[in-house]
Amino acid sequence: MTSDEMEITIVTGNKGKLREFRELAEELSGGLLRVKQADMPKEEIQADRLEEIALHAARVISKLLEPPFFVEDSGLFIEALNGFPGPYSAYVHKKIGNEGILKLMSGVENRRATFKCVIAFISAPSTQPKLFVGSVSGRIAESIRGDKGFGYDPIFEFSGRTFAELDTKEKNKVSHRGQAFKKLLQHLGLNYGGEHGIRNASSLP
Ligand code: ITT
Repeated sequence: MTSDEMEITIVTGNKGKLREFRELAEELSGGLLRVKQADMPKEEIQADRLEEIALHAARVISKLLEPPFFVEDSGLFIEALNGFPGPYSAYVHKKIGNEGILKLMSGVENRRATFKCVIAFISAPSTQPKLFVGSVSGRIAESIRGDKGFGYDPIFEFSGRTFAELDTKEKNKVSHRGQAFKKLLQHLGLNYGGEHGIRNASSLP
């Protein structure tokens, strides 16, 4: 590894998340950030806020894993359902799936929804986690569309297409995860490449 290179461990069992993080790391850091996966159980407390869940999980894991690493907690917040499934997104997806959400939303006019992602990053032993947050607003589609992505992607519509109709690169440009991860890379001084990297910052509006 050169002095510019860095390795980071992502604690997740979710293959979809991992694929997106790997592509983001490659694109934004120009290959300088290498991503390792630790698929270990994340202690998830019941809480209203993703921030609390991610902070707690990171603190527990810091006793078991060498930094730098991060955990990520994410969820889908549907306005007409008062933010449900929110922090319970993983459980709800397992239990009722996208069909179940569409049933709950049947006949509901307000279809606004937000995906949110919270990264809790620990840089060194005995340090507190630092949070990086991203969100994206869209709407719940009327039906399941697309075969890419994972989780709620086939029912989350952004600019006329569901996230499952976008390839990973397109989704990463606008997604909650893409935004949170860009903030982490900026913090690490590694956000060089890609369309939204520092090298191309002059082309941003
Ligand atoms: P880890 O805890 O192991 O990282 P998980 O799948 O349990 O994986 P979460 O506890 O953060 O992850 O739950 C988030 C759920 O929200 C996840 O199961 C997905 O169903 C959904 N979700 C989060 N981000 C998503 C995205 O970008 N696209 C589709 N669904 C997403």
